[in-house]
Amino acid sequence: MGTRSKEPATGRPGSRTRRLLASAATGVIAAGALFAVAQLLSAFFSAASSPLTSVGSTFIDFTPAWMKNFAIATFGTNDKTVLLLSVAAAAIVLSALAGVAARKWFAAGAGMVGAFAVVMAACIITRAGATVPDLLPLLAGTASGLAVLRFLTGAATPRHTAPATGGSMDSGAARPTRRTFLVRSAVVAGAAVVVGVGGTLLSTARNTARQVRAALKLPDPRTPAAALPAGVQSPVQGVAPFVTPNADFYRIDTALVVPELDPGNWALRVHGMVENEFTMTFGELLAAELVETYVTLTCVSNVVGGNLAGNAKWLGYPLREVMARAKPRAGADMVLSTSSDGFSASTPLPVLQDGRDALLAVGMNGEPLPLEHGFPVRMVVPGLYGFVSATKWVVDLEVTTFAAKAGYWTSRGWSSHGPIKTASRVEVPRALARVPAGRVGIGGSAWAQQRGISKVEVQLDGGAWQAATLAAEASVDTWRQWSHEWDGAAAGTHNVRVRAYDADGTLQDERQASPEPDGSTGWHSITFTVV
Ligand SMILES: Nc1nc2c(c(=O)[nH]1)N[C@H]1C(S)=C(S)[C@@H](COP(=O)(O)O)O[C@H]1N2
Ligand SMILES: [Mo]
Repeated sequence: MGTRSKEPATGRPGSRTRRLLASAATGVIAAGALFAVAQLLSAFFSAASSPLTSVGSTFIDFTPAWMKNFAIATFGTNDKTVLLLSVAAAAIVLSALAGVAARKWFAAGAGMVGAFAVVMAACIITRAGATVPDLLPLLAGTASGLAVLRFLTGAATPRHTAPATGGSMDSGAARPTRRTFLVRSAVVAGAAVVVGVGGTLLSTARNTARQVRAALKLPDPRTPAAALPAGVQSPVQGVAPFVTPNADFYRIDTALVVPELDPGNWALRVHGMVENEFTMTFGELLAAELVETYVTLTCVSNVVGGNLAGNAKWLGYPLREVMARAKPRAGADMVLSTSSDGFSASTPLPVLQDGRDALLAVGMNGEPLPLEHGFPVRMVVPGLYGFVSATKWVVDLEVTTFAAKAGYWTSRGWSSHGPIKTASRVEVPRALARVPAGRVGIGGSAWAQQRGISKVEVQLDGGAWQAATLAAEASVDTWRQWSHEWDGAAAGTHNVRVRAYDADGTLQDERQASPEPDGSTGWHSITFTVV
């Protein structure tokens, strides 16, 4: 900002600050109008047409990996709220600057708004699946934002304040002008809120995905899941339920707004290094021979003892059948799965052909997939971390090579392959819990998908490792719970460590490693107090 020589030196104290604030508010309200109008209109276009969504998503894609890891580690699954708030804060600062500039020289402020619009347009048009008409809501929003900026700048800048009389006019003439400004701002801001909220409600009402999902009846599986054996649940109170309810299932994805795919329009394209390219509709998928199976999903970002793992009963079509139909050509070694929102995962081709229950899943615990878990179709691959296998809202399978292509996280510093490492955790007692004297129930879970868990050992206060009691095993693709009773733990602070062996007898890696690039290792240890 330059110096403002015309500023009346004898104005009331603080009036300069007040006018600065007024012009900043002008910019913020204009931005509010822009986003509100764009939001309302975007209900009629694809999700990418919402500048909020597309700018936020682009921001997520460009967030450096360390920052994203920090956000996930620090804020858990609220990471997106935090990223969104940072974007909002940046938007407020930039629009305030545009407001201040507009007051000095309207064209400068308008130019800034125009420049932001161009950046937002770039964010929109580069989103997966976006088309040129998706720019219309932004265009209309920008026009509204500029109109508001003009309208309010007129009120915030008293044009009748001639330089000659400026000093004396200020306190007297500014009063009605200020009132005009306040009234106009309140009216426009109120209208923006109404339009913005209305637009959001409209999008929700027009969300066919939610409606279709509610009405969808999934077919019965041709091959139902084997009944769970008795005793899969650890007898210790407070251990996670063996089957994770959908509502409690961890959620990790880069989607700022959950994609809303209409199954009626969904199709999976299978192409690349194959003899037989084809597309498959949702109807064809449901008519195919579906299987149902329990698989424990795990996130590579899970820290030792963390809770980014969940176990569900999945209904879906075996990916080996998809591959058999596509007939991969010699030399192919990877399948790149891509979601409607541009996420991608690199899955080794042999994993999709070796007979394991890798699925194009449509059902989760007896329901259609929840929207946030990939409705209408996602991948579930036993034995691989989600980032290289579990693509939600999947729409494209390209048979290719690791040499030619990389998945979303691989191109951001994570590994290209992601087999799940043997892990175990203490769930009860909780870390730092205070438990009553007497028998202390200790319990938790362990997993080594595709291999299975053969033994879990606990160590109490640094003593000898002892075998814990294993709960029944549902399959090698699910986690396995364990328990141990500790009699006579004296009052005071105690430590429990746990470690697991997979079915080959290989001991879980003791070395402490953080999740990046291919999964954490280390033995989980907790401290609790007997009172
Ligand atoms: N479309 C899409 N699919 C995705 C992701 C994503 O960011 N976008 N994240 C993957 C990761 S890292 C994991 S761990 C699993 C998590 O699946 P969930 O949210 O159903 O637990 O989804 C995978 N599939
Ligand atoms: Mo993940």
